[in-house]
Amino acid sequence: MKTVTRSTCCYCGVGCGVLIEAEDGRITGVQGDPEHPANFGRLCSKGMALADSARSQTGRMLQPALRTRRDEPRHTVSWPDALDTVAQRFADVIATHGPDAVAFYVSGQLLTEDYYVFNKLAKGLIGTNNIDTNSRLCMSSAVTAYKMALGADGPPTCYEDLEHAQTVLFAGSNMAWAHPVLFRRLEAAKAANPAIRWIVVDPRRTDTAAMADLHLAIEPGTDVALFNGMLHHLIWEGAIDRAYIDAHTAGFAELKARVREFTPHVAAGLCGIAERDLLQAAEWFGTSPASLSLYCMGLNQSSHGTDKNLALINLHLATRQIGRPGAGPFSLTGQPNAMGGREVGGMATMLAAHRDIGNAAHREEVARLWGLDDVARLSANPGLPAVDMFDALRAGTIKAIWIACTNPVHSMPDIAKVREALDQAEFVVVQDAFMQTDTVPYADVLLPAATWGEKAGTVTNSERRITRVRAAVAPAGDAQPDWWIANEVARRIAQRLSREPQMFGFDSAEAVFDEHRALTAGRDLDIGGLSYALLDAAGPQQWPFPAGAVAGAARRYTDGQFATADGRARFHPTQYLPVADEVNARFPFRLTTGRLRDQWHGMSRTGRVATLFSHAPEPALTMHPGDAARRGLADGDLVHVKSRRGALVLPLQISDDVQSGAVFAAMHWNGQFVASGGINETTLAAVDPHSKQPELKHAAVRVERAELPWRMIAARRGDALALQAALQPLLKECAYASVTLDADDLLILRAAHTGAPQGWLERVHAALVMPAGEDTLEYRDARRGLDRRAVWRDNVLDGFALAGDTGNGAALLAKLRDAKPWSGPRFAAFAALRIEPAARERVVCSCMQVKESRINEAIANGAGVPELKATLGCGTVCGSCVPELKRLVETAAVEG
Ligand SMILES: Nc1nc2c(c(=O)[nH]1)N[C@H]1C(S)=C(S)[C@@H](COP(=O)(O)OP(=O)(O)OC[C@H]3O[C@@H](n4cnc5c(=O)[nH]c(N)nc54)[C@H](O)[C@@H]3O)O[C@H]1N2
Ligand SMILES: Nc1nc2c(c(=O)[nH]1)N[C@H]1C(S)=C(S)[C@@H](COP(=O)(O)OP(=O)(O)OC[C@H]3O[C@@H](n4cnc5c(=O)[nH]c(N)nc54)[C@H](O)[C@@H]3O)O[C@H]1N2
Ligand code: SF4
Ligand SMILES: [Mo]
Repeated sequence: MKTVTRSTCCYCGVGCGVLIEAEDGRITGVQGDPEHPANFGRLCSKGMALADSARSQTGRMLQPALRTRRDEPRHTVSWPDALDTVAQRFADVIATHGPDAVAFYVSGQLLTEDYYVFNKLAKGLIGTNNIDTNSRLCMSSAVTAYKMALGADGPPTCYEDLEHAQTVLFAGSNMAWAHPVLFRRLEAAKAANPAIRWIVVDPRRTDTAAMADLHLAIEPGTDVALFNGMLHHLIWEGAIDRAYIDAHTAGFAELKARVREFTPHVAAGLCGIAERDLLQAAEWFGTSPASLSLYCMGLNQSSHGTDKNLALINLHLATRQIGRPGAGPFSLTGQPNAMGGREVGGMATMLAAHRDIGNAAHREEVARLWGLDDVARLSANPGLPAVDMFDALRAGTIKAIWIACTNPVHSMPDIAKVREALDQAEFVVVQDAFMQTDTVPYADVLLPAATWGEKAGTVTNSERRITRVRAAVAPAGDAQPDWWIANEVARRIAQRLSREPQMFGFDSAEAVFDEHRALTAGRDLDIGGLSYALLDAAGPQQWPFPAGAVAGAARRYTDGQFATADGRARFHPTQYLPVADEVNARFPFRLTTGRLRDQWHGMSRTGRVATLFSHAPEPALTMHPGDAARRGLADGDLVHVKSRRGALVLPLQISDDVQSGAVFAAMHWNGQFVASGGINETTLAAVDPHSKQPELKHAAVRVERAELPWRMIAARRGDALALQAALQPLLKECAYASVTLDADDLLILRAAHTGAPQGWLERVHAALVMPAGEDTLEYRDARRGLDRRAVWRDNVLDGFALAGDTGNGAALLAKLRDAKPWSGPRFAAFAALRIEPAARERVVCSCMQVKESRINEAIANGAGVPELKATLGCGTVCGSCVPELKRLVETAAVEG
């Protein structure tokens, strides 16, 4: 039977509505929901590939499993056994060491209902605030600044403002890649009104920056100096709104005194940009009828991320670019439900419904609403934020940790320390939907979670809009929804600690939502008027939406009344401070990290879809051509990237999108796909003093050629996910190794090392199922260090592995992709095929699979973007590649 289910995309904070098509219990297709107010039917390349990501059960976590000793393998157990074990171990630790000896590390990708139950379990039942989330790595600077400046968390803006804005300031946001569907809306607005100005503040020339009217390629970490300098100019030019400042804000005199020293000349010098560009940005921003700023990790992930946010909000308040259509400081949320997590207070430093841990009246209120016997159980001590939490685990003050829906062994800064912490922990629970993550090996208990397409609840997107998530199919294997798992363990802990079992009587996600809603009554985010029934009938709604309301609020603070006690917004005098990790002669490069268009975080989902590899098949370190030339490095060379904390090997990619002295690496690759743990081997755990968010955007590194003369390339047809799982344990034995899904049934392995690792090739052959036999051809020359193997099936080349000399690899790969019957002698596979190896070929348009070379060829023949669309079809489906198409056309025109 065919079904269509309305739900929400599980990736970014845009929160696009999707229609999930399913047949016989399997997801068969995904379309954009034309009625959803976030996307009106559009999806980006990741959303388009959702059905592919859900196609196979290979690599899914299907049953609970546990081990009693670390040196034993885990064995499958029943749900009751797994739940009892977790409850017993947690209850034991709490009884012996107190409630703060346990911790929860959860995720902005959980649904609001999941989040709510975890938060209630930790804070209400156990009495610890040690529950933090990956949002600490993501949104906490934005949260802290909103609260400090406006009195409450949450953007004051809405998506319609994208259409109303006349000046758009992108600060530390690569929206073309990270929030593509909203970027489509901005592109359309600008196409309709070319007078709209775009300013991009980003040290790199991203696809977003390439489309700007003004790109301020500031020195990394200098945003506060820039915003202070812009404000200085506007104050001294009289371009601020004095009446508004007097009526609705406090603290302007102190701010004015502070920005006095940031003359445009001084500020531009600190930022490494031209003074006239700073002045231009200030004027476009300050004098526009409506200025909207869109900001993300370039501001938040900084050791002074809160100040960066505050300095930007200062600009908005001083010029009254807030509380009006098209104006305001719009923090783009990264994860699909970072907002929902903040609403339920699911972090170490907050309480439910935007209440504060430090506020005794708030604690009492929540304790009463939760029906606690002992009001004092809600701890007044803030819990440990992510970095401190793993430090405490390493130090042994936290004994047990429950990790759900996040992969800290990949995504935390300085991951060597996180690995140590988990090694040292007495008890580790990992609740995930997939087996192939870097955190799973540390689990004493594995709890299989139902995931996107299989579970129900709600999420809140970047514009405070609450949307239903619905199940289209049953969970894979024995997986269960996250809220259910937390609720079952909570009931068991309650029993063991003789505490209120009725706190965890939830029998559906809806029951959880209803309780959450009750807690918001009278708060700034009041959703007393919302219910599943209303969301089902009337569609997604924005908060606040109190009881009796007929619609949510599109914008906040429209009357100049802020959420502070006196109703006034607060200016904060922000000071420019340099990044935490100093560059010097030993570590001369500034490394920044970020996202690629088609991958999501640790790739546990996007890494299952071959088409999502085609835009960037391998990881890379991007370096400016001048820096590379001075070091004698060429594109594709392998290099060591070393910081004061750790190192990894990456292929070099040369591009002047980065400035001289800077290098960039994507955050996505990890131990499942490469030999190292990924770029967080090198990053540092310095945090912002207010928000405790780590500085994931800046580390000092050195880059050296990696002398790895022994090379190998292998490719194999088969279930690519199964092949990847089989190869993964072998990757770390080489200095460099990477795995690429070339097609759903084709996997490529590349590796390099100082010499042939002992016995390694035999294990690769076994993992890739290439046994010796009639259909296998082998060639070995020990003296020259050559080892070649190729396998056929029904006379079609089915796989190969070339070690020592990989020169023939590209030609063999072409044959393998072709899948045509082999003609001529088989030994020609190793000899006569030596045709010119094709350069690494990127696919620019992932929907239509259009390669860069074809696009460039068409451009050389005079095509512009419309012709490219018409003739090649690229850019016509999701539109995610349109910024890049424009760029390719423009670059050709410049070089032309
Ligand atoms: N394709 C894709 N989209 C995603 C995600 C994904 O994994 N893949 N993840 C989602 C999540 S959780 C998040 S948080 C968002 C992140 O979305 P973004 O923040 O837009 O993405 P990033 O690439 O992390 O960083 C943005 C930019 O900050 C710049 N930057 C670095 N240092 C500085 C600085 O000092 N100042 C300024 N002004 N800029 C700087 C970088 O060069 C980079 O281009 O993306 C969301 N969307
Ligand atoms: N160097 C560097 N590091 C960064 C960043 C950066 O820019 N640079 N960005 C940081 C930011 S902003 C973020 S948000 C983090 C993200 O970092 P993580 O949270 O570690 O990223 P994900 O890989 O999305 O992890 C989500 C996990 O949940 C699992 N999962 C999927 N669906 C479900 C489900 O329904 N239930 C459960 N229980 N599990 C599920 C997935 O398989 C995956 O293992 O990374 C941070 N780390
Ligand atoms: S922009 Fe893309 S990743 Fe983000 S919600 Fe929409 S479809 Fe999903
Ligand atoms: Mo994020």
